[in-house]
Amino acid sequence: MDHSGALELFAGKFNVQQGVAFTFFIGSMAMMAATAFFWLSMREVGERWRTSMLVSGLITFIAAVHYFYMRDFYLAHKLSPTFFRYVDWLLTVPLMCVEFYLITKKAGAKIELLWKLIAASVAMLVLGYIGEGIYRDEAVSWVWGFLSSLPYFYILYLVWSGEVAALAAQAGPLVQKANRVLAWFVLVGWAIYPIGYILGTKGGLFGMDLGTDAGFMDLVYNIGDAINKIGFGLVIYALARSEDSAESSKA
Ligand SMILES: *C/C=C(C)/C=C/C=C(C)/C=C/C1=C(C)CCCC1(C)C
Repeated sequence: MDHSGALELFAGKFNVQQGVAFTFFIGSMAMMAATAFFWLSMREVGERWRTSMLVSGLITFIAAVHYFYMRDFYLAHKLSPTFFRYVDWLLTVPLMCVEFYLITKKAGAKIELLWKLIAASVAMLVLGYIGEGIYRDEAVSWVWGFLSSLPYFYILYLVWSGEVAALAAQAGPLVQKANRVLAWFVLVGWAIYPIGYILGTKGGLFGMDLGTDAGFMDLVYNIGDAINKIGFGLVIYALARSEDSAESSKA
């Protein structure tokens, strides 16, 4: 049996589960390729961007490893790998918060700001895990989803008009622009996740029941991860390159 699901997919014997398994496979490859790119590019960017690029690669590296495990789990048990999924997110989402901190540090971002972002992201994920991992098939799971959205809105506020946005503006036009793009990722890219959550919640989609392990939830999460994790890193890379070339044209 082909463990990536590719054979069935291309032989036309498509079923949702094989398709979803294949997106785990593609996901792990894409995350590995992105990791190589971010880490190898560390040599190309100015000194002050090295840590940001290191973190970008850590995010995709951690995801790549989890995707290998998640694909195996999903194929072996025909169940959503909820636990691995949230362990991955608990590591990678706070690292995305570190990216916001690193780009605004030049303008004086304090470590307290980083803790606020991390605390909000951990609260969002823990509340989501309770709804998805513990009360998945119960009517209360939407309540946990709602509670999880509150810290998500707080992060949105910080990056769009709160402290992060203010510091990014002080850090200069290039950082401000990059922060704006990252803020769009948080607004649109991160909003993909609640959609996955709703698809995986019993009766979540206006009372419709797609079946909690039908795979739609994982398909949506996998798309979200590829967009957000690789996208964040590319924004940081573009920022580093544009600052470097702005500086060298000044010199
Ligand atoms: C790389 C992984 C990322 C960027 C994961 C982000 C996850 C979220 C923004 C999840 C948000 C959720 C809600 C806002 C409500 C429902 C429960 C969650 C956890 C899916």
